[in-house]
Amino acid sequence: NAYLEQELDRRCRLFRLWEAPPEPDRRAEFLRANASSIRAVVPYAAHGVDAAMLDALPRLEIVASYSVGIDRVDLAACRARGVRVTNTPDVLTDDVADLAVGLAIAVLRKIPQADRYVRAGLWKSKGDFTLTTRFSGKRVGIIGLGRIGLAVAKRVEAFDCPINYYQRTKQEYPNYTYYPSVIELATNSDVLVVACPLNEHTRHIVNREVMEALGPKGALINIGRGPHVDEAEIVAALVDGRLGGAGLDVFEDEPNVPEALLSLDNVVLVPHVGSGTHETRKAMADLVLGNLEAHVSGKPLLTQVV
Ligand code: 8YV
Repeated sequence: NAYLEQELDRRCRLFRLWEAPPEPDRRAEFLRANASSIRAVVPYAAHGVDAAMLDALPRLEIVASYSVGIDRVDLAACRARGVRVTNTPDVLTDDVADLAVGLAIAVLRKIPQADRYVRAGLWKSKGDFTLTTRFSGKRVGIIGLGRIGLAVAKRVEAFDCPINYYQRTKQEYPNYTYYPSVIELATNSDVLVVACPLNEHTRHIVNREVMEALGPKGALINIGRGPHVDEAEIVAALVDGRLGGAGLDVFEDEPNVPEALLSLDNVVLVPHVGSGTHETRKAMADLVLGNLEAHVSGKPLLTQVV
């Protein structure tokens, strides 16, 4: 993010800052060249900060993640070494929730496919596009009713969608129906949205059984992390028709996307763009910078995790 880079250079000269480059050889070179001077790292969602990196940076004081998800930051290792951790919650909630609804409508109404149909001249040569599926009024199941999950629920209420949810601990929401398992949630939903954090409990939380419970008319929307979904299983279920459709913003091995998905007519694929608007990325950058400046000046961090 150009704004983040520019502002980090301008406002945080005290810190030798760098992102954790994803390529192992480049990362190793960064560690060797800068180990004695790095006091802060600013990883993106795709980057990891593990115990080995922490050990290679003896002067590291803070990990200010440019993301709300910090599943690739070893929090226990940071805590054990007294390294502080911050992230960027709230400022991206609306964009990610907007994208979830946009993907659900795009999948059911086949908007990208209809666009390609017009561009290919098929409307003239073959006539009307196929009939699709209504979104309004469909039962929306949300895995994880945190900030983003609640924002999705608020949005789809405007489409008269009954809202169901699953999470590990039941909370009372007067108009939303709780299900004690993801299978039961999927069985009782038409659109299933993954909106929970990625951890040891939620890895592959959407497995073959959940996909088949959602069924041949169901649609899965993933705006969380790729590993929330068993990717091999979803490819097979979409190809076989055991799952009706999917809108995917995240994948298990980004930026690589399973080849079999690229030719399917019942999926909408976007490249991890949930928070990717000018407004949100500037707000995220300002939150990263605000945390770093608070750290340097001994003030309370703005969004502290560790
Ligand atoms: C990142 C994300 O914001 O915030 C997250 O957890 O998944 C992403 O939207 C983006 O990749 C920049 O790190």
